Parts: sequence; structure tokens; C-alpha cells
Amino acid sequence: MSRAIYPGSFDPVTLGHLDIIKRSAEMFDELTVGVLNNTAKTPLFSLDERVNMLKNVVSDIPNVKVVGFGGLLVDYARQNDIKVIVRGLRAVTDFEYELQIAQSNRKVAPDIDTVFLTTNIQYSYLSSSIVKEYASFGVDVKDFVPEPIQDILKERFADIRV
Ligand code: COD
Repeated sequence: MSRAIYPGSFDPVTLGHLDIIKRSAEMFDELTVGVLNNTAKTPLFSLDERVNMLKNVVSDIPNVKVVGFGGLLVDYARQNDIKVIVRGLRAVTDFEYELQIAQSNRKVAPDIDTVFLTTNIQYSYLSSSIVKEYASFGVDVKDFVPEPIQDILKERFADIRV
């Protein structure tokens, strides 16, 4: 069975992430979306919230599962017999960062490889940070995030403004 992991912060999941999930789910028997329990960053959404948002938007894709993880990505992959890491590339700036991570991961785990999917052109500008910035100013983010996430963002920023 071919298994891959698509790791990220997903704070929150965007249409760009979802596009990568759908496309990679067609390439592997099983795709794990791994949500990092960041200890360094302070995310807008807790780990449980990010995992639940993702579970909601991938519920119709049978070979995708969503997990939270901490520690090293390659350790999680090894423990779960996953040999491929999927990452998305939007621009040259992503490439420099992604290349460094892929090469260092391969140094510490030569049995695990990284594959890159280029962004769907319609989402090439999209990031979780941009979504949060616009949502914080009350802008409609329907072109940026899956439908259920729109209301969750609205509620979160309404709570913060109170
Ligand atoms: N179109 C296509 N791809 C996209 C888009 C888009 N619009 N938006 C984002 N992506 C891609 C990103 O390029 C990335 O590949 C992926 O989606 C996830 O993005 P983010 O921003 O949610 O996730 P990151 O980059 O914060 O994730 C970082 C990791 C969690 C993978 C990394 O920190 C990690 O592996 N941490 C675990 C500790 C570890 O193993 N460290 C050693 C290596 S740094």
C-alpha cells in the first residue's frame, strides 16, 4: 500500500491546501494530513480546532485521514510506515524553504522522500496568513477557504473584537 503524508500548520486550511489534498489523494492509496502541534508558533486555532476543520472538509474523500502530530515529521512518518512527504509549491520563495526542509529531512531519514505539487494557478497567491489578515478586517473570504471555514473565521474574529 502506498502511503503519503501532507504535513502543515493549516491555521486554517485554505482552498490551496484542499486542492493539494485532493490531487495527492488520487496518487496514493492512503493520504495522511498531518497537522503540526506547533510549540514555537502561536496559532489562531488550537490543534483540535485545526484537525476538526480539516476532518470536516475532507470527509468525502475516503482515503484521507487527518491527525495531529508533535515532534519530528520523519519520526511520525517512520512510525506509521509512510515513505512520502507531500508539499505544495506556490513560488520561488516557497521552493527555497521547501528544498532546505526536504534535503534536511532526507539527510536524517534517507528512506523517506518528498514530492512537490505545484499550486493550482487560481490559488497561487493564497496562504493561511493572508486569509487571517483579511478575515480579521471582516472581508468575505469565500474565495479563499472551504465553506465551513468561512463561518468559523467570522466567529473567531468576532470573539476577538469583543
Ligand atoms: N497552493 C499550494 N500549496 C500551498 C498553498 C497554496 N495556495 N498554500 C500552502 N501550500 C502548501 C505549503 O507550501 C506547504 O507545503 C503546505 O501547503 C502546508 O502549508 P502550511 O503553511 O500550513 O504549513 P507549514 O509550512 O507551516 O508546515 C511546516 C511543517 C509542519 C511541515 C514543518 O514545520 C515540520 O515538519 N515540522 C515538524 C518538525 C520537524 O520535523 N522539523 C524538521 C523540518 S523543519
